[in-house]
Amino acid sequence: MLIRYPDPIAPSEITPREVYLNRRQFMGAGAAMTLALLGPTASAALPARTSPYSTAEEKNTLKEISSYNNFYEFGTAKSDPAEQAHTLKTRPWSVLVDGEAGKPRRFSIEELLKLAPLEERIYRLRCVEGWSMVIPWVGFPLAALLKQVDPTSRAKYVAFETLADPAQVPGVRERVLDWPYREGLRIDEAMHPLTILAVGLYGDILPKQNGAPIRLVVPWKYGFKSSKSIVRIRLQETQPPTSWSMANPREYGFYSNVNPTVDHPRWSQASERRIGELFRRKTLMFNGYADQVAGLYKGMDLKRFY
Ligand SMILES: Nc1nc2c(c(=O)[nH]1)N[C@H]1C(S)=C(S)[C@@H](COP(=O)(O)O)O[C@H]1N2
Ligand SMILES: [Mo]
Repeated sequence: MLIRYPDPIAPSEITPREVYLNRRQFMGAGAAMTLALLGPTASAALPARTSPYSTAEEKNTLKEISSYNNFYEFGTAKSDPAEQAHTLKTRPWSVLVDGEAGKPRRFSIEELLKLAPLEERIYRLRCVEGWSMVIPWVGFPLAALLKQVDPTSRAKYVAFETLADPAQVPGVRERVLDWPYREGLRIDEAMHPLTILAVGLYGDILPKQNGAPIRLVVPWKYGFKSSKSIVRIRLQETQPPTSWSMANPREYGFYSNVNPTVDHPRWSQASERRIGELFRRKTLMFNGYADQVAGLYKGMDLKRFY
């Protein structure tokens, strides 16, 4: 499933427009002065062009995105990750990519950052709990990484594992889930151009509570599929066990596609609350990405494969 990207683009589109214009305006002025005038945007750690896969919906604020989190390795309250995630050490960091691969190997975070052009992907994120946000991720297609290791013909699924070092993610001492946090995708879902590895948001590196230094984002699935702080990616022939379906197979299936017609056994999934808004809005099939992904599930009974 190869989708060609639009042609390479001019630097004027890679740099946020205002920064580019300002830069031209101040060309010739001292670099220090320019930096001072442009403020934090000028030193954005991760410049990236905005991908056409982005939604035009209003973005949630950085404050909202980085203070209302699920990251059970730091506790189960929404405020825990922002308060506790400072113990996570994001350098050095590497991700082992192995299993059904001709060229399995370990990638340092520095290599991962240079693997493919970074793009801004403004995606909706829908949590299975019934809330949603719009987040301007910075990342690159997971497919770009998987291609590097030459998946074999037996690679039917991809398994993801999060760091589980109790010194860095102390929540793994509590048995709320079976650690490490594990997730998985079918290979066609993993290779889909909407599926990204995010390394940043709002033009800067990821806050630790959002899964620094690298996390998965699968925008048409419930948020829990998007594993944070990944240390291992394994290609395999069989469907991998996943943390939430191990914890409660009746409530959380392997597919976990956002689906307003399949209720969670304990609550409806028909609507959601966008963080920052007062009234609930209707949840869209595949979180609004049906045009792009419905074809992946043709002929499947989505009430059975929830
Ligand atoms: N390792 C790990 N990844 C995780 C989780 C977690 O507890 N641990 N929570 C998931 C859930 S339930 C959601 S909704 C999203 C939230 O991502 P965000 O905090 O960046 O918005 O992360 C997902 N990834
Ligand atoms: Mo979630």
